[in-house]
Amino acid sequence: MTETPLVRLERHDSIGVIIVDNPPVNALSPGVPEGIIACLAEGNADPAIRAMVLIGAGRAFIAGADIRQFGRGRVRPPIGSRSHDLLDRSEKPVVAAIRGFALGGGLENAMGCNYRIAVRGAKVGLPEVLIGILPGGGGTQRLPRLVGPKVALEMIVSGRHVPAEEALALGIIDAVVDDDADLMAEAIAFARRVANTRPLPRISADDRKLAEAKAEPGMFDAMRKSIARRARNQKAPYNCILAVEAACTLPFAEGLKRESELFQELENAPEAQALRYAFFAEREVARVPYIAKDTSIRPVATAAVVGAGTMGGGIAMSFADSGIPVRILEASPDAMARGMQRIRDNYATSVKRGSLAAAEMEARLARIQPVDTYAAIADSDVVIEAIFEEMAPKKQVFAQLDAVMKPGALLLSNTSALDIDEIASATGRPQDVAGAHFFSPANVMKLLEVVRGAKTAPDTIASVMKLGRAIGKVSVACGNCDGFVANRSRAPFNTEMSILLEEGALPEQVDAVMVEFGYPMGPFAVGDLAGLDIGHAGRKRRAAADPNYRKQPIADRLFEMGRYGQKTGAGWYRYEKGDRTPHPDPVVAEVIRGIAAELGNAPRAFTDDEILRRLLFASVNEACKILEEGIAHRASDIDIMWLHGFGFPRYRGGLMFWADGIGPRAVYDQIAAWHQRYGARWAPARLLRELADSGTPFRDARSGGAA
Ligand code: 3H9
Repeated sequence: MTETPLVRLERHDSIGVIIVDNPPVNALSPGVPEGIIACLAEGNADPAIRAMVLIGAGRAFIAGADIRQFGRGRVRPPIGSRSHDLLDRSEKPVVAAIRGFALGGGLENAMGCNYRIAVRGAKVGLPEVLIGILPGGGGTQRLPRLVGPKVALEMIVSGRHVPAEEALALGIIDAVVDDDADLMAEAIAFARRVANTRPLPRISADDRKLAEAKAEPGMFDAMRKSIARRARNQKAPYNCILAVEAACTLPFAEGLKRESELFQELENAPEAQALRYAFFAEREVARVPYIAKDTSIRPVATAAVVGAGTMGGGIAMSFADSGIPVRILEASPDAMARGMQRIRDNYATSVKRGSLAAAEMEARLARIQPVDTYAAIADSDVVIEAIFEEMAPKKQVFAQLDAVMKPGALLLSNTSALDIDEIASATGRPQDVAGAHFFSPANVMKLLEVVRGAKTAPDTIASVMKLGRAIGKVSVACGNCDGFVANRSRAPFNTEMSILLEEGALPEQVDAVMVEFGYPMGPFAVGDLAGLDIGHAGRKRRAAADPNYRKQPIADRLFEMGRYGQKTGAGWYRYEKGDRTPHPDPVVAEVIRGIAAELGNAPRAFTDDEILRRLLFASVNEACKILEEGIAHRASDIDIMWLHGFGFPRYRGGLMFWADGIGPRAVYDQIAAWHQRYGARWAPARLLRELADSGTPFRDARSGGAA
């Protein structure tokens, strides 16, 4: 059997077509750039060929460099001999024909060509920053010459994918083709039309657009300033800016050298390693070990949500936003009116901010239909129960659903902690019942925790995973236990937050450490946003269910003082009227001092490192227990939950990847020491000890062990 070459040259009369064929997305794996170079040389040497087309087989042009090769000591060809360098120097015109994606090295090769055409709906972009690097194949030098430094800066620093229609308007591509089936023929026709054009347009030789930077030299500093908050602790976005700046100040060849130096500073840095890990973990998460590839998926064309509260409304919006009509069932007309108003207000805020067109808001609202009987949702393909967190009423809802829903409908609960098996026991079809745990605000947060009960059918889980992706979520499958994976792994963090204060630390001190670590907001400031009354109600519920539930005396005291957070102008912080800026409050410091004294805790100082490790190690230990019990499938699934459910900084990879930076041995030793000092809550997980003893990284931990 002869192997299909990664790149081949086909002849269509006088046009040579270079076809990249490296499924699934034509990444530039070893052999691909070499193949392009060889075919280009062949085309240039063949007198029968007058012009060439560069195209990808399958569903993409080229999705970029092969990310799996980064950080593996790959050999980088010298500047001047890379595929885009040689495309740029081709004697005969080359037309890039783009379908699907031209990303990173894909767009860089396309910009090495003389012309670019793309199918409507295709995406182009330089998303390298999202994996902690910069476009290292001439992208930072060619894009500013093609579209001007300002647009190039925005594209390269954000890494966003630009749709073909916008790319045409920006001048990145020269023409749009309506139908993918016509791309090859259109590209060949284009190549024929330009076959005799000389001199050939070459982006590298055209500096006209760079004048923009001379007219507006402040644009680079302005960009640095605008990203200061979100790019905290990161280097890649700043190196991207430096590289575009270099394009505007250095000759092209020198700019390429500078780009290469700036690239090298990033490739193996912890930031890039973490972001690459997150990229692959996000794809791995879709593979649920017990689900066979050919499992049939139940189609979802219509949805229903039971309960028009904050969560129910947010879930309904997620469906409506993705074009799926959804009915909200709410028995109380008042609650329904409030729920629909909340949805309208949420959309109106987006319209006001400019992130949603008014007509689109109307289209989305039209997909949300309020109803007040179970009969009205009976034919929905999926129903998500989103009422308050109490077992008895939830079971009543499921008994009703069992009575009316059509056979095969997915019956899901948005519970954040309750037993899925008990909920399913209210129905005669537990195989169709699963947890679908959204995170608040449900229309914004990306995480969907998909919980399998003892009797849930694999195809139910597969269908919910797929449904989650269809509504823009990152679905993570897990098993059934109190709090499931996300909240259970987070709970010890919350307990430590409380205990740190009881030992005399201040909320502003803890928050400052976590913000410096990379969270967008400190956990106490988040508490003020969510409401201390909500936290109090949750604790009350849990205390009633669990006699060992640990009290949070400081939070309870603040609640009793009527400090509910931002909404009352005071919580963990105080707030000025109409302003959300948290101000440290001496009243809170006084409460903390009082309770610390009541508990017999003498005042002491805390280092930032102690605060950080107390919070995160507590969760790492719990995550190990969750893995050991087989509730989570792999450590990277937990990381994905922390990235998309809790705002953990992506450039740190996730909870377990971060812990690997410290090492299982050091984490174990610290936890064992705290176990001695603080007692049972720090008892090290068996798996943690095993990882420490065997030197296995956390990230390799799998369900049931360290496999
Ligand atoms: C770069 O180009 C650097 C340059 O400047 C040159 C420097 C010298 N490499 O996401 P999907 C795999 S950096 C390796 O599920 P979709 C992916 O893991 C690169 N593998 O499909 C998955 O594998 P599996 C710049 C890759 O349709 C499969 O392909 N480019 C790569 O939802 C399908 O992927 C980027 O950052 C890759 N580059 O989305 C683009 N890309 O089936 C990264 C994909 O085993 N890629 N795979 O799980 C993406 O953003 C999305 O994959 C894409 C398709 C939008 C293309």
